[in-house]
Amino acid sequence: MIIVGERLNSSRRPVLEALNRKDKKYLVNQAKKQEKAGASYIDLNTAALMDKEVQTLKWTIPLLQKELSIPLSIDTPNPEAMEAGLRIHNGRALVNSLSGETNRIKTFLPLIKEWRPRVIVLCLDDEGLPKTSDKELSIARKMVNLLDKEGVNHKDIFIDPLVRPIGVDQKAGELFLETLEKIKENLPSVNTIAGVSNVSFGLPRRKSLNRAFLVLALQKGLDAAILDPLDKEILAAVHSSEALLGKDPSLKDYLIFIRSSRL
Ligand code: THG
Repeated sequence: MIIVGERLNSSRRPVLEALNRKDKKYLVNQAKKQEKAGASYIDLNTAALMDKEVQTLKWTIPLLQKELSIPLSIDTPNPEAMEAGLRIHNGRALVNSLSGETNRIKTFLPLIKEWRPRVIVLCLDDEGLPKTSDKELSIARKMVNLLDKEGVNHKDIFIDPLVRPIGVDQKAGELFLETLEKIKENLPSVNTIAGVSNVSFGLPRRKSLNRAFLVLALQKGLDAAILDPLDKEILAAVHSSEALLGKDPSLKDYLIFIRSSRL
């Protein structure tokens, strides 16, 4: 499974403060620790910086890339910030994210055509958050067709069926798993991704919920997850699940993880 490290998110207080006071040491350390723990991308969310997003990305991306050997996931709804980020990023970034919203397509598609990044697509459109898995699937289909027409390789598309907190809607986990199953069945050539920690917002012992949720999603074939790779237990759950699902021939990854993780 592809892991996107979630820790550099400006909705987290320590990260927002570090971005504001340009604390290089904190930011680089958080990124490097996530890479070392097994992340394939580092998510960099700057949405909370408002009018300072462009300048923050221009400063942070080169700072992090100098120290990392993995690319960044640029997590912003702001097209000016996304453009500045893609422009300064070395190699192919992950765009987080495109969606079926008219305005998002209008502003992000030209950037995708110019910079050829990998792309996360949220399953929502102008009607807002879909209430059914069929509606989410139809948005996913439409967006895959659109990106396909623009020459984007299916392997570079990550469909995100939106993880909503079960504290708000107790059917949210079930809806996500049903949507994931339908996307895997109907669009098998693209990747799927999910923001695992969203599921537990507002509840006690969040990590227990996150881990159980990830295992259920892996069983349905989830390809990538945005999560905290510094949570050793969630990584143990990833490696254990892959071993149990026959995705780890000779159990090499499992055994290497257990030996090196000191759990
Ligand atoms: N899809 C896509 N991108 C996303 C999300 C998604 N980006 C943002 C978010 N959702 C995923 N990232 C986070 C980052 C931090 C947290 C949740 C989601 C979070 N952190 C807690 C904190 O800092 O206090 C601790 C986490 C925990 O206890 O598990 O809540 O869905 N494409």
